[in-house]
Amino acid sequence: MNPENNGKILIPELFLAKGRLTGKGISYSSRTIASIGSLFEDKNAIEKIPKDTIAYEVASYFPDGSCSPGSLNFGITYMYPVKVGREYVMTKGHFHSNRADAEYYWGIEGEGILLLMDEERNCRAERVFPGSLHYIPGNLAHRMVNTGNVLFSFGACWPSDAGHDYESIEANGFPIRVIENNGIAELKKTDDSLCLQ
Ligand code: PAN
Ligand code: ZN
Repeated sequence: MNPENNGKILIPELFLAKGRLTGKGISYSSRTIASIGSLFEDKNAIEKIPKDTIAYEVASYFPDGSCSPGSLNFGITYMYPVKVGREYVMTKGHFHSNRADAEYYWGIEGEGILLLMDEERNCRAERVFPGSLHYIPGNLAHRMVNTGNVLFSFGACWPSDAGHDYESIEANGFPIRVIENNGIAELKKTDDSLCLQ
């Protein structure tokens, strides 16, 4: 017990009420559809979407603002129900720079699909919904897709020193796209890579 607290019971400084991360020291970031336009197949459809349309926002807590080994970062991502042509909005997606570093994702509201890919481009997809929990092993790239008509939010917890490697997947992306077909989300394979077990 910290003697300065003199036995006092403290009020927490971070809150996760109704899936909204608030409190002391929360950082916010966002990506517009235009900034991730290269991810989508239909380039004409991107031109029709206003440049400042937000694809997703992330509220994050970085303990001590650091990337210290042993610390854990925490974030909630809020993905808007935007489609580019028939393709659902997706996160940029990344490997962790420290490939050994794993992560947890969990569904909070709305529905989505988590795409996981190894370095050989083997890929698998998992459904995400309120209460679903997803362990992402350290060596897998991860991307979320909002497949609903409403806000989709999910939580994430990852080692503070994991780092984000976006470059390794920038050239070829993931081998699976998530496309709307008569209101249903379908997977479209874009090359003959294998299903990740
Ligand atoms: C998440 C992601 C977040 C945004 O916190 O960073 O969902 O996705 P991109 O980073 O791919 O734009 C996470 O996986 N952290 O490691
Ligand atoms: Zn990550």
